[in-house]
Amino acid sequence: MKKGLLLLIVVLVFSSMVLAADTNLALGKEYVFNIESDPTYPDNGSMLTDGVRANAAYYRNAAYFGHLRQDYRIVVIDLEAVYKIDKVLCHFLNQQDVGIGRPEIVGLSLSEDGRRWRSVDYVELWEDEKPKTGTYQQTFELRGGGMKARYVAVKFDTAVWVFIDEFEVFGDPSTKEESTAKVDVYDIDFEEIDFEF
Ligand SMILES: [Ca+2]
Repeated sequence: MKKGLLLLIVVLVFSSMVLAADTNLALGKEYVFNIESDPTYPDNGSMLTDGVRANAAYYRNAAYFGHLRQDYRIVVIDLEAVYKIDKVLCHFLNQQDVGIGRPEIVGLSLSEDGRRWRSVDYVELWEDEKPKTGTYQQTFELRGGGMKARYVAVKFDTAVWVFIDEFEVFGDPSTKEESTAKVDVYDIDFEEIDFEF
């Protein structure tokens, strides 16, 4: 009986540690793009972090919003507090027959105060390792390396249509520290954010 109870406690503690390390800190958080989504396939202002993923690689799935050409896109997510960031997952659609292509390069930059930034990772996907032909969902995984951040910035290219359903920021919520930053996410200067490209 006592052994059974001890085992139960060990299992509960262990599973809570695993769950804690896997928490999406961006869920329901505010974010700002440097360029708005296209009005044909608009973002309602919360779609990037609402936890709703497209259940199919199809551009008319209601979970997708679209960005069309122009400059690189940069989006900043405000976690509202400082956490150690493990990784960021960025989910895109590739549907060549309707002119939607996954990005070729996605970069991650982190900041505690919204003013000083550090580029921490980027992923470049070559045509020969993942062709843009065909229809599929593509996730880019960027490593935060345990760096502390409140503001999470992601940059990606938009050669044609780029469709997005969700970005997720994973970290252990027990690393939470109150933020003393006074920078509103809507006042972030995109020009000051460091990236590798
Ligand atoms: Ca979503």
